[in-house]
Amino acid sequence: MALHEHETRFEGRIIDLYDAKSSAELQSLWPMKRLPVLRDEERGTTISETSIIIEYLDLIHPGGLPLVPSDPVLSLEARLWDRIFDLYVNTPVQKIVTDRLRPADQGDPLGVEEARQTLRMAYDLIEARMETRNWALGDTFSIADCAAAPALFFSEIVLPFASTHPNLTGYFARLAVRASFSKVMDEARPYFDVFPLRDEMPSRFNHARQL
Ligand SMILES: N[C@@H](CCC(=O)N[C@@H](CS)C(=O)NCC(=O)O)C(=O)O
Repeated sequence: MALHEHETRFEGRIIDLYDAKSSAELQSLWPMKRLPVLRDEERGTTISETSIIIEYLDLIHPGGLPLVPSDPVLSLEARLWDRIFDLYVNTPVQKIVTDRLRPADQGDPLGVEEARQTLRMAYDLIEARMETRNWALGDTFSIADCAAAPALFFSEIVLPFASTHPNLTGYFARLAVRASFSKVMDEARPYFDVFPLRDEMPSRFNHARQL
């Protein structure tokens, strides 16, 4: 989303973690073998961790509006909400989803219930926050909204919020029609079938949105 927001020219590379060569290539760039990784051939640098990639784009390849506000205090608020969406929405979602990939007798029901509790707390926090705001910071789209969009896309599937959290639901509806999110969804759609909860994915995401 950040690349699209900045209209940065980039070449997307698909990494298949089930393919040894592809996986080794990723590991050579980032030993933690996590996606995404940004390789900047102009500068010969490799940047890992999504939040750091976004900060890097703002600094080195700025295009549109900065995703991290220049005001230092507001930038802390942006980073805090980026952390909230990553740590308290995305991380529990990953716990719930990866539990589905485990052999049936090696599941972690307690860990999954703890993850669901964390998600519920996060939903309440976001619900209160979004009562008076369009985006996580207010009127300006930021790094926090880039963290929110994919996290909420998956969290809506594992723990639906539409009937319990109207402000959160409205926020996600605004994110879902953001052009940068639509582009990312178009890029992701061919791989929807590898998602273990594919059948529970809302059908409205099955087709490209008319921009
Ligand atoms: N903290 C990392 C998390 C990255 C992450 O968990 N990526 C997932 C895909 S969304 C991944 O690489 N999963 C593969 C694996 O865990 O083996 C970030 O924000 O970039």
